[in-house]
Amino acid sequence: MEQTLVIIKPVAVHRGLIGEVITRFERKGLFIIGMKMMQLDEQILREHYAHLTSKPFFPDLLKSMMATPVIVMCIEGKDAVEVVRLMTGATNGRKALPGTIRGDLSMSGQENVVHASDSIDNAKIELARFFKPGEILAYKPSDFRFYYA
Ligand code: YYY
Ligand code: MG
Repeated sequence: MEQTLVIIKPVAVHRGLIGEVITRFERKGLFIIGMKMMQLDEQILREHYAHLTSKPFFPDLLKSMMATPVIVMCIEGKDAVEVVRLMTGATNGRKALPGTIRGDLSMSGQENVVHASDSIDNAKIELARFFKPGEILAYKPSDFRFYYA
């Protein structure tokens, strides 16, 4: 089992898409084992998007990610990192395939509804960045055998 970080971005909070995003992960057979609302600040975003700080769009990205509080989720499941990235779709909403979250819900390169960790190593780093010890809660559904056979 893997764990990965999803952030429901301010655009989705603005647009009333929080439930839509959560529902997709639940229906897929992934488990939310940590979830909270938080206001991001420049310090955490400079760490989280360290690979992008020199890009011309970085100031806009900062503003966009601080526009409202976000929802951060720890999502658990078999191959969760890859499955969640597949469900998220390509970065640009106009290029993301229909059926993906971004492909179905975004027409923007920046306002693309969700963040999802891009590797197992980064998922561990990002979960430690956004969740304190004790905020991720392990549990198993009672009919777990139906999920990953
Ligand atoms: O992992 P993913 O979110 O698909 O893309 P990244 O390359 O890590 O970029 C993070 C974030 O930055 C992206 O979700 C939107 C924004 N962004 C942008 O506004 N313009 C770009 N040309 C590239 C990325
Ligand atoms: Mg990324």
